[in-house]
Amino acid sequence: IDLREVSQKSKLHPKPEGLALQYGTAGFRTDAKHLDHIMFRMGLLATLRSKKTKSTIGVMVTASHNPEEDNGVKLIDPMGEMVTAVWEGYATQLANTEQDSLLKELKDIIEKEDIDMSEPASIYVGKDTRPSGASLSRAVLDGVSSLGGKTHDYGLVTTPQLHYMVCCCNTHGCYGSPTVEGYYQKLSQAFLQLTQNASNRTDDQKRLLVDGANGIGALKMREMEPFLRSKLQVVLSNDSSSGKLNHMCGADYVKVQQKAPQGMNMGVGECCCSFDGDADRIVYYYTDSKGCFHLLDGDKIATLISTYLKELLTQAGLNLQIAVVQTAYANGSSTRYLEDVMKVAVCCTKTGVKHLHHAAQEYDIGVYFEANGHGTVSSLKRAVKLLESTINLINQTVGDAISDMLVIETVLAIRGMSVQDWHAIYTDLPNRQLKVTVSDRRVIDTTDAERRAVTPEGLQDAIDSLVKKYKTARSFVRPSGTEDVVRVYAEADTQENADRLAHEVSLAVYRLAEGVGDEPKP
Ligand code: G16
Repeated sequence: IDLREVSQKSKLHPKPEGLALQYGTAGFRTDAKHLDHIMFRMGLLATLRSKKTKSTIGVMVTASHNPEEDNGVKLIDPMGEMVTAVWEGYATQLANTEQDSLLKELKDIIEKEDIDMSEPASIYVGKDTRPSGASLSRAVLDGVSSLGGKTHDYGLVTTPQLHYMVCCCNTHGCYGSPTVEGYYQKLSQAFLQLTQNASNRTDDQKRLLVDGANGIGALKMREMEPFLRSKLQVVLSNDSSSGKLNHMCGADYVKVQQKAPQGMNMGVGECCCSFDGDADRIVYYYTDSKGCFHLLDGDKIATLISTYLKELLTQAGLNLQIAVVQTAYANGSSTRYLEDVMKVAVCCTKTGVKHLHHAAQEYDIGVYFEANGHGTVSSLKRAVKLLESTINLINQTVGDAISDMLVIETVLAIRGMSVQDWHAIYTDLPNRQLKVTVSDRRVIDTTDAERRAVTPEGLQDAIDSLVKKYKTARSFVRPSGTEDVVRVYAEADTQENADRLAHEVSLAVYRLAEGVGDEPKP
């Protein structure tokens, strides 16, 4: 195998000695300054993956919900899915190997996977709007070309758009045409067809306030607007013309802070939604006449969509199995509602849509959403005509804010529901999420879909006895896979109790897992 060009070009993308990074929840993610060598190497790995699968592979340069200074990379497998666990392992190895053993590491992977290096390789590349994206995506292209792979650089696209392109290419157009225009056309046509029979919506009901998180989602929403022919009137804020990416806005901010983003002019009762930095998450919300803020998160979205699909199945007389996949963050009320009232199967997986996606594929129809608004519907295995347009509206490869938004608007229109009707389906248990910084977050190991901590010793016992003090309470901790923090989640009968429990659990983490800096304050 001739790796001379890799050897030469890798010198232009040297690895800082000693730096070690893990392929986390959704790829590598850290301060953009540390990522040049990672991008080059992920270009190499994507090329190997492409040769191995004889398919096009995607490389998306994004750090999604993280601050603007961070960046990262997500690898996309042939059917638009996340790369497999084994290849995540190769990614970590390749990322962390020192400069002088890079070729050896590459050869190891080639040998282990028995890759025919004479196969052609094709890589689709995209990036979000972070300033560091331009040079980092050039590093990816460099990696691909040094192994003789071909690239198509889509430039600025949302993460789900790149997943869509990869799937279109590998299904030879069956999934759609692999262009941004093809994406808009596929989704908008399905939306227009489905909503044409919906009960007459007033102009007010067609209005949707969209917070673009000052990111790529805002740019792409603006491009898509004409395709929707005023059937949805999008009022865009945080449109990336002035504000900072994800700063005081975006889906993660709204979900975690449980408040409206800055820069959005919300009227009483108006339907609003927020995307995240690469538009693969969405949450909805409104404020009532008393100024109270109401959030409709991923759990509410899963309930809305699965109720609608279940009705369609009943109408069509189809006996298909439908299930909802959640994570530990799912609000207890949503799980109870889905199981007891809706009578759908619910299963729980670890955080990260890659885990939910695979669990969802076990069912005829799998609706999966993380509470943070990341999700979609997958495995529409035995799709029938009645469901056809709904299917076209859904980006089945990955969570997609724009496609999810259109599905939600469709279901609300068809069922004649307002955002308030939707919100009233069940009442969320008050909850709180906090972050604790510790000296090494890997000391926390979890089990049972991250709902219980195995280490450090005594932590789970401490959590259990704290939870016992409150009614309908639940709490868990887990190391983040995208930020250098331990995440704490708590829910209880009142907001005061949820806040108190979250604080007490944070203190337990701080004390038992070597907290850094000041003790968490209430
Ligand atoms: C990524 C993943 C999500 C996950 C989130 C937070 O989102 O795609 O599935 O929920 O990270 O992960 P963690 O709690 O491990 O930091 P995104 O939108 O940032 O790519």
